Amino acid sequence: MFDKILIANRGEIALRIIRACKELGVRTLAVYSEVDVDSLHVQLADEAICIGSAASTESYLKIDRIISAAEVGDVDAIHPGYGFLAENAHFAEICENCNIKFIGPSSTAIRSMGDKAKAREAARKAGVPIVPGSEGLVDNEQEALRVAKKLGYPVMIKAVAGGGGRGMRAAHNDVSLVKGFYTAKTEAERAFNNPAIYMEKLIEDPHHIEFQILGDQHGNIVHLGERECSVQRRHQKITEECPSPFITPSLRKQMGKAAIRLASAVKYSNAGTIEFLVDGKGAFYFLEMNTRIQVEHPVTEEVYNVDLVKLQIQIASGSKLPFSQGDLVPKGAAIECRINAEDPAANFMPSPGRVDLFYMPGGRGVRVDSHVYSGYTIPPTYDSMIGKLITFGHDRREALDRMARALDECVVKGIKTTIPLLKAVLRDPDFRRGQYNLDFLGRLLGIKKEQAEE
Ligand code: MV4
Repeated sequence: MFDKILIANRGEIALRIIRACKELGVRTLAVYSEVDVDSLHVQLADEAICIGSAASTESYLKIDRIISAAEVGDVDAIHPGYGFLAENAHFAEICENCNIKFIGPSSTAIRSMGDKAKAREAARKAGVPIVPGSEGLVDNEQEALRVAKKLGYPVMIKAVAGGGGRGMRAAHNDVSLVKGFYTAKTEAERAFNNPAIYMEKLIEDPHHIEFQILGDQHGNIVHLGERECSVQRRHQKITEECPSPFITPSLRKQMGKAAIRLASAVKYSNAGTIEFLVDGKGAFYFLEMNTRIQVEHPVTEEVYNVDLVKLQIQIASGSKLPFSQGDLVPKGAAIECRINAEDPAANFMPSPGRVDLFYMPGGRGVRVDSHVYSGYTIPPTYDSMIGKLITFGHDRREALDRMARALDECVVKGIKTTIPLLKAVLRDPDFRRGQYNLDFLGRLLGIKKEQAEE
């Protein structure tokens, strides 16, 4: 096992990683920006090094400063968490070259999944269903029109460097296709420095289902079922659950096998997530692979009774997976609500500032993953998630009843939060019955589909 790990992140995920390290007897080195000096991750780590000013480009994204901190701190490994450098193949490669273990997949695996057109091709070759679409890139307007004619409208125009909905446009006719082609290209050029585009048939009213996978460095790969992430706003997930109320045991088995086929094809190790769209008839299509631990990993942990972050560290240090597929049996149900410092009544405007009071629920089946405490000031600089509330029960109904009860106990004073919206989701009869898909939140908020997709 490692002696010391650097945590290249902040917020709740930095705490989550520190907690796993403590239980494994591994020392921790936190890095932080000037505005994060009072953060809990700085307090709870064994050591901490300031790596720059507030802007992430001057701190949490500055590769040379993080590597310097790793060298000064003499760490064996770096855990990148999610966001920031977590899916940066260049960073993973630098770690590999500096003999610092990157706690995640190889830089090669990150790179092959980072290009969404290449990932699609890898899935196709591995026999994993993909959305009908272009063969590779779409270079110009004429080709886009040709592909659209072949697929039939509506279609999706996507950036190969995209992901998470960025650089994506729907088109319903030739006019919106040409317009969308150029806006997607410009957006992708600006956001990712890569204007390359591909196209897919648009899948209507889909479910967003993702499979958790884990691979060790000895070629063993398992899946830990799915999460349903269909309650989203502008590609920001609001709630996630495990298992999905929509997925049957036989579909789980099929999709899990497909996920493992793709992971094996790219010799994947460590934790990863394979995203699918599933249509109303249960047909599933590979979308993209996330090569990191995800925000919503706790719902899988509760239902599969595993510690994914500890497993990430153990796998990176060379351990074999402690279980095989047959050992992994889901039990009960879990749901996660993301609590954001945003005002749902003012178009989700960020609401940073001093948190005068932060009281979180407890009791049986309740888990809170948060870095916030009473008196903490949320800086305006980073994302607005201030915590995750996770509940677990014998079945979905108990998990939801527990969540409704837990949300009622929350007290956050001094800032606005999304807690009122979460309560409304939990009260919604369609949500309670498991009758929801990606359009759900738009309907709940009374906004049109086109606006929701913006
Ligand atoms: C799609 C799609 C429908 N058809 N692709 C969004 C995030 C990225 N991972 C891919 N995403 C989607 N790709 C095809 N061919 C629907 C989504 C999608 C979505 C679209 C509109 C509004 C909300 C959405 C939420 C998740 C996924």
